[in-house]
Amino acid sequence: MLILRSSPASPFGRKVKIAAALLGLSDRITVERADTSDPNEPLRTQNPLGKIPALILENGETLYDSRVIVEYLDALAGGGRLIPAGWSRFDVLRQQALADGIMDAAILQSYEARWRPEERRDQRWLDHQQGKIDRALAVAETTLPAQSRRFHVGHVALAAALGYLDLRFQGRWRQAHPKLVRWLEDFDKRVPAFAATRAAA
Ligand SMILES: N[C@@H](CCC(=O)N[C@@H](CS)C(=O)NCC(=O)O)C(=O)O
Repeated sequence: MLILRSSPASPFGRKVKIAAALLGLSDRITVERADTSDPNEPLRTQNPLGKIPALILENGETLYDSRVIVEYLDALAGGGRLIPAGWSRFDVLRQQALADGIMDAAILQSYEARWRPEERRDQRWLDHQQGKIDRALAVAETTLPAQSRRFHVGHVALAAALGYLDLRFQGRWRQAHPKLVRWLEDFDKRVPAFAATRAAA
């Protein structure tokens, strides 16, 4: 059995869980909750960066981060399923990088509130992160078709990113991005793992 160290609200963990489901690998993975703020968490030995997701393999080795884990799962499922070979690979990986970047920026915004007392929060820093999110969403809004024919890792990462914006930022992104809203509705309908991995607010 593979062990996935993650937490229900982690968007990167959700990306891995959805990818595993699309690859038909969910029942080979046990999810073990990790608390990234606990200094005694074994996660800090499993992944020195102390970040989730981390995947413990059957030989005891650990893989991180989510990009490496999805690549591993894709190979385990035969390869070329969520990450194509050939030139389209780079476009797909760029789409993943864009969505991962939305998650990184949104997580930094959440951590500003979680880790800093109110009087030390830095609005300029929050706005800097928001700029990344806004520009990345604008690119996704203009480049994504209303429906994707076959889902790849870029789509999975985008769904996880939008899901995290819904969870932590009251879905404010929805107002200015009608195409992305429709795209996510279609993803939700066609990928049951999206609803199955939604964290409670
Ligand atoms: N690039 C990493 C990002 C992972 C990440 O930022 N994980 C967050 C939770 S979703 C985390 O573990 N944060 C704890 C910390 O930074 O200490 C990936 O793709 O897995």
